[in-house]
Amino acid sequence: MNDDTDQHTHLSRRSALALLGGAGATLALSRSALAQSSVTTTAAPIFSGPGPLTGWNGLGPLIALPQKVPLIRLVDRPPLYETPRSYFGSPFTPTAAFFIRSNLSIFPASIDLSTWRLKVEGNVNNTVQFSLAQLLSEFEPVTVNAVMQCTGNSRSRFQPRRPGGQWGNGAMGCAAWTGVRLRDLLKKAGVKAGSVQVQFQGLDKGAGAPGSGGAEYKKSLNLDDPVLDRCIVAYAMNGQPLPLVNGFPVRLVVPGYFATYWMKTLSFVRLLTEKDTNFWMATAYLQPDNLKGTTTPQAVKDKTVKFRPVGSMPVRAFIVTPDETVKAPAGLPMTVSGLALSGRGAVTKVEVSTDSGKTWKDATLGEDHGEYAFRSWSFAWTPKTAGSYSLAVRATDASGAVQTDEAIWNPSGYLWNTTERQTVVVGSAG
Ligand SMILES: Nc1nc2c(c(=O)[nH]1)N[C@H]1C(S)=C(S)[C@@H](COP(=O)(O)O)O[C@H]1N2
Ligand SMILES: [Mo]
Repeated sequence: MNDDTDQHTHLSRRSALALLGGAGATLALSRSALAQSSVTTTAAPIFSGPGPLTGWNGLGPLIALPQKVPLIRLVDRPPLYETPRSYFGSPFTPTAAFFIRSNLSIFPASIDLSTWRLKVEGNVNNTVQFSLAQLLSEFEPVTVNAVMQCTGNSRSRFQPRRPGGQWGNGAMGCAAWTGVRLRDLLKKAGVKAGSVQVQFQGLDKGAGAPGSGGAEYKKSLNLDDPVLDRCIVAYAMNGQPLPLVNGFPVRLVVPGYFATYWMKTLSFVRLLTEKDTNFWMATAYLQPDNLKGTTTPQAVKDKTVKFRPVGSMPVRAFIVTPDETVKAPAGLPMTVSGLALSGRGAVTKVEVSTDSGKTWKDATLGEDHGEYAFRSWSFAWTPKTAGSYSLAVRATDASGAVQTDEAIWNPSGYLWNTTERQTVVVGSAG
């Protein structure tokens, strides 16, 4: 399946669902109006149907890969599997439900730990290599709670549409990652003068999506990037070994940065004396050179856009409950709840609107699990009258950034962080 077919399939299915959803909401709301009009269609009762589908998740069958629960399969090869919304009810995402994405088609089917080694090589004093046993015993273990989010999470929202996996919101997750500081490994090898970047590579191989160059997935970070001080080479995720598809035996954890740098089956750490120009650094994973990563199709056509490699994740908040299946009678309290994240400073505020963004009230923040983790939030709401409500949520982070209704646009479908909405149809209590 190539990207184009994929995109068109989704377009038509999605617009069909949008139509269904819209019709459902209209029917539900206008029962009394219908009764008085000449329309003879029988309206479905408010509480019987699924309600309007929001497309919170991408569309696809639920398929279980080894070590995983059924996830939403968007693309088979390379694999794109999205985490269903219901798993985001807690700030830590169950390991077995964590999303899956690989850029190359051939992912190792097994790893032999008797021969597997993590190598630190390139412009170093000593090339060193470590077995998993050495990583476990010779280094101080550290744990960081951090959200990993695909750079293209929510790509399906882009207008005009962008090719690539049509993710809903489920290409993200938060785990407690335990492992070895990257700095400790670099110290053992001794970084030589003249090094400018550190490159990471795993064990997967093969072609990527049609049109993508580079049969080896390699990602690099600048040696003077402060993010290196918080990078860890993780051998555990939520206190358990990593599933193979999520990077066993070790993966790079780059707190605050998009997942593209979180190298799975990390096996090569390489010191470079020149800037990495491989496909995955110089052509893919580029954003317009501004914080929001946004531009216009016209500016791209005019070739006036300057690009840079993606890095930190902008602030986002997600509504997890209620979803579109909620049965809400007027006058009964309900809890609007969800998660928020930012790679640019801790989430400091989450606000909820029940009138489509006209007025906002502060949500209550849940436990603080660290600035790179999901922050849960909740908001008690009692809809007084029957009707269709458009809930909205927006988060603010310590850098002062706050989400807006402005739609993000860039050619690759990255960095979406527009305010989330959820329609809730409230019925009359009698
Ligand atoms: N070895 C390797 N690591 C990789 C990738 C890859 O293709 N190969 N893809 C990156 C991207 S784009 C994402 S979104 C995350 C996905 O990690 P997951 O499959 O554990 O969710 O891995 C990152 N690390
Ligand atoms: Mo990704």
